[in-house]
Amino acid sequence: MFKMSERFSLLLLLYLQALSSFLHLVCAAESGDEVQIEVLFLPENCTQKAKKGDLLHAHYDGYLAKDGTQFYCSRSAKDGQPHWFVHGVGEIIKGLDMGLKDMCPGEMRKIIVPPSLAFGEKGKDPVPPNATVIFKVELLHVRRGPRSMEAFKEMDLDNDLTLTKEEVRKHLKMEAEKLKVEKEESYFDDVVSDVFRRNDHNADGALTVKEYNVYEHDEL
Ligand SMILES: *[C@@H]1O[C@H](CO)[C@@H](O)[C@H](O)[C@H]1NC(C)=O
Ligand SMILES: *[C@@H]1O[C@H](CO)[C@@H](O)[C@H](O)[C@H]1NC(C)=O
Ligand SMILES: [Ca+2]
Ligand SMILES: [Ca+2]
Repeated sequence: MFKMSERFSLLLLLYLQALSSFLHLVCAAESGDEVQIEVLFLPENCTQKAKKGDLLHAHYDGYLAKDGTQFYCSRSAKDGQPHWFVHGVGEIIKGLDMGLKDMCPGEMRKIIVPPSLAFGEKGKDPVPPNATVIFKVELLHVRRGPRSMEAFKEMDLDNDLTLTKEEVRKHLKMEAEKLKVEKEESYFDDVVSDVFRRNDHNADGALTVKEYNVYEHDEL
C-alpha cells in the first residue's frame, strides 16, 4: 500500500500535468495555432476514449493542405502495418497527437494541423516549409497506458514499490508478446535505457512511483 503522502504527491502531479495541458491549449489557441478535428466516422460504442499515456494502434495518412498531395501513408509505408505509439507524450507530431484526444477505437478523424504544430518553418522533406498538413486517422485499438498505477503494480513483481530495469524489461517483453509484435533483444535494451534515462532522476537504477509518473516530454 502507498503512504498517504505518496498518494498525495501522485495526485498533485497528475493535477499539474492536467493544468499544463490546459494552459498549453489555451496558449496555442491564442496564437491562432489550432488543430481542427473533423470526425469522419464515430462508432456507436465510443466509451473507450484515448487518454494521455495510452498505447494507440492506428493507421494514418498525411496530406499537404494546399494541394492534397499525400506525403505519408501507413498502409503503404514499410510493412504496411498500423503503428503503435504512446498518446500525449511527444512520440508523434504534436498536432497529430492533440487531434487524437478522446478518440475511440473504430473512430475515423480528419485532423488539420498548422505548421507550428507539425513540421514548422523548415518543413521536413517531402513536406515543404510552413505547410499546413492534414491527417486522416483510423484508430484501431486503445490500450491502457503504461503510466497508470495499475500498470506500475503489474510491473513491480516483488511489490517493493520500485521498478528495476529487469522488471521493466520483463513487462515490455510480455506486452510485446501479447500484441504479437516481434522485436530484437536490443530493442528492449534501448527502450529500457530510454525509460531510465528519462525517469530515473537520482540515477539509482530503480524507478519510484513518483519518478515513473513524471513526464519529461514537452506536454501536449
Ligand atoms: C463498449 O465497449 C467497451 C470497451 O470496448 C466494452 O467494455 C463495453 O462492453 C461495450 N459496451 C457495449 C454496450 O457494447
Ligand atoms: C515561414 O514562416 C515564417 C513565419 O511566418 C517566415 O518568417 C518564413 O520566411 C517562412 N518561410 C518560408 C520558406 O516561407
Ligand atoms: Ca520492484
Ligand atoms: Ca531512482
